[in-house]
Amino acid sequence: MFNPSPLPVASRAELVAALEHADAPSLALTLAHLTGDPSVLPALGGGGSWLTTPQGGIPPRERARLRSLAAEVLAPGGAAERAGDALPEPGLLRALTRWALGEDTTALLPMIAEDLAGARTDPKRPRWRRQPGSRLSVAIVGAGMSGLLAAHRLAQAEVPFEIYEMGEDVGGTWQHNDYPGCRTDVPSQLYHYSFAARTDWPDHFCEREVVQGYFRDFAKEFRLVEHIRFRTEVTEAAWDEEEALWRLRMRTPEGEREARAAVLVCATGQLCRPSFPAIPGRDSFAGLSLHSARWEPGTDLTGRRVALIGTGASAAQIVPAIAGRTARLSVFQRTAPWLRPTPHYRAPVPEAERWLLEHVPFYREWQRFWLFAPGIGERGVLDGWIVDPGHPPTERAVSARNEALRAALLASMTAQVADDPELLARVVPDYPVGAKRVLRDDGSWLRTLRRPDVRLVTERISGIAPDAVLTADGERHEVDAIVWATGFRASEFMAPMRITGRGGTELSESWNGDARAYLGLTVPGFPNFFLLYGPNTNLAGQGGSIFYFSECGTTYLLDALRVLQESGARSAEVRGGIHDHYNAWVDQGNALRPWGFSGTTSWLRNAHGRSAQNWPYSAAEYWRLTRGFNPEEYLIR
Ligand code: N01
Repeated sequence: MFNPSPLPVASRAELVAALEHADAPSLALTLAHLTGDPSVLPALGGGGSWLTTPQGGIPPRERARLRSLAAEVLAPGGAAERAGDALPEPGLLRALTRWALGEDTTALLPMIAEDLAGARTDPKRPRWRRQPGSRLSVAIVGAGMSGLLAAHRLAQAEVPFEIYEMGEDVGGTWQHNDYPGCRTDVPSQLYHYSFAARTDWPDHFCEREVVQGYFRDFAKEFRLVEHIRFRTEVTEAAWDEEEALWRLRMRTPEGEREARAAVLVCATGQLCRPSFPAIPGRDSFAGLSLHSARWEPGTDLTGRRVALIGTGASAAQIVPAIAGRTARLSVFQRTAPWLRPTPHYRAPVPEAERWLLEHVPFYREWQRFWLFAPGIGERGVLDGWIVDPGHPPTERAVSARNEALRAALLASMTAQVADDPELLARVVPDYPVGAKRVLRDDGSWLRTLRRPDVRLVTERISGIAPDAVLTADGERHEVDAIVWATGFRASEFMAPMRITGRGGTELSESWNGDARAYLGLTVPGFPNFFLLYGPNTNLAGQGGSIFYFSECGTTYLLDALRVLQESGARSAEVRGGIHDHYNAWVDQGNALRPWGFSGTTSWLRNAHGRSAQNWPYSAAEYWRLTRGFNPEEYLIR
């Protein structure tokens, strides 16, 4: 099902027709690879702005040249046939990746080569196996993206494991986020496990059902389902020092259960529990009340007067999907979102492009790489996010590059509502680009806000009455239903689970609302305990995918288990100094990013004002830090 091998090119006519739909940078990289000649790469345009330049800014004339060359290279007897199945040799790989990233990639080559080879050889798989008599066993909490991945890697290493999942299905956040219009905002060509690619994504950014189906297929294909205990909520986990294992208590429909395992992996992520704002009178509302992350399937809003609270990523998907069905829709905005032009956001992948993905050797890999490229190094997304004290940073922009991004996004928004300056003034954010998640925009957000049956309310909400949302200007907005698109309790990692480590220390008490971990993975005082998608492992921009970070974390986890087994020790616990030093460095980075610098509200900062969510550096940096477990950083007992 995953990673189908490229099929032989069928006919020249088919090829020429399909090439019309090729993504120019991905095709250029493919051709340079297959011919071994980096000189076929055209100049990139658009000043390198990853955010706003489609097709890498390659002009139409150059695109036509690439298509003609492709027809030759991919013809029977052409260079593609001679290229074989190998990745480019290091010199060529350096030239290709340097072109895409705009920086020297010498130090990044192992990471890039590993990802490029992912779908063919899965180089990240564990190379060791559990030995007979080993005491290794693992309890995983959560059957979402990270939990399934950890389970698969453990199965490869023949380490016994069980997954405890409070829901009825796999997919984590995708299981619960079943609201109208739900789809990824990371391209599907990137939003998957590197070793389990698909060529047949129906859309560039797939709908929730497709993503959920991917996780179901994955769990089935790799026989993980039989290890999952559904409807099982872990309520407590306590480290038993004498036995050197974790004791778990859980709630199931059949009653309380207990389990034990040498290692505990919490893969509950950051976007698990819905957040409801503390608005006076919230519980008094007598109509239908729905949260985006706990949508009731089959809910019909047709003909109802609806208030939707929030203007984040979830709202941006729900609002266009329900407007027109509702009798009236009032959208309550506290802070406006920045919008990133993505004209193909809701578009299907044309049949012809799918044909290329299936038939052209390495096109799929290079497309994934091209989509990932802005997040890999220092010159992509990060370049626009770094606060430049010399600029000097303000709530408008934090650097000249960030100011340029602002100008580009502002121009795109202005073009959409140029004839309505009053609306424009209300939808343009008053904080730097990057301080909150930048939303994908195919025009539908602002178009929907302009509908006669939709109203954007920017007055502060002062309360909720049984039949209305009340605003500070004294207006009653009478409604039949409220949709809370108000996000997640992202700072409360793993809540309300009670996790007790060495000496009876309780994790959420010791964190006190300010979660920290070494590499987002391990915590002092909590031996044999690993988090996946833990503190400071969230991605800042749209230049990568959280799948990548989970893969890095899982590689580290498996390597830690290998070291434990080989050393004959019973536990590993990160040293406090290592943890503290690392977190100081992460905080330093986050303080110099828009989400750390800006005073705007967002889930990217906790109640202490610290960003416990985002990773402030490059994906390559996280890869470097997590590619191997260093026992010297741990108390190994
Ligand atoms: O939640 P959010 P989300 N009065 O926290 C507003 C991922 N995701 O569910 O900005 C009025 O971003 C709040 O206002 P403000 C993605 O990582 C991915 O939309 O704090 N408004 C904000 O507008 C995303 O970043 C996909 O001033 C109030 C909104 O509620 C993350 O999930 C799709 C308020 C909450 O926005 C969270 O996104 C969806 C109040 N009292 C989500 N309190 C994909 O496509 C809060 N708000 C993969």
